[in-house]
Amino acid sequence: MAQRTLIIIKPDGVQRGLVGEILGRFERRGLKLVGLKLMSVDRSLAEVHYAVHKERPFFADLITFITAAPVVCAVIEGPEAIAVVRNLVGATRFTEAAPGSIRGDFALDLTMNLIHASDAPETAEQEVSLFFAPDEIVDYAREGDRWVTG
Ligand code: 3AN
Repeated sequence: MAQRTLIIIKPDGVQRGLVGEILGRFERRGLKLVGLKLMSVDRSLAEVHYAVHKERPFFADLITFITAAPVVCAVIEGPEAIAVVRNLVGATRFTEAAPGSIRGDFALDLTMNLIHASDAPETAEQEVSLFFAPDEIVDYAREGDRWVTG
């Protein structure tokens, strides 16, 4: 089933010059970018995005980190895109992130773990609409996709 999911390349990914590397992995897998932007996340947006962690001891650090420097947000589309993207991202803890995953190849910290990716259909829908206006998402076909997804 075709799905859309949100990814955020966090400030560490942008500062380390890993935007192309990370987006390239999604493209090479065959996934399609349907929304893309560089932006700053302000405190109120960060607090809504991380509301689920509000009571956790690391909440303040999370907000400070995500608002510290620009991020790159993308809406990614493809078959089972939510699970496929989560697998490409790797486990939250860098000690558990498999080699070959984004975190397994580049991350050595729990807060600075390079990328956020939606974890379920409900959160994906919420997060896409939190970061992208409807007219910032572009519906288009790619000629090569019939050789990837049939
Ligand atoms: P993921 O980013 O893999 O979906 P979440 O949603 O559980 O992980 O957590 C969001 C972010 O909060 C993580 N990417 C990480 O930066 C931070 N985080 C999660 N658990 C902890 C923790 N125990 N201590 C510090 N930071 C944490």
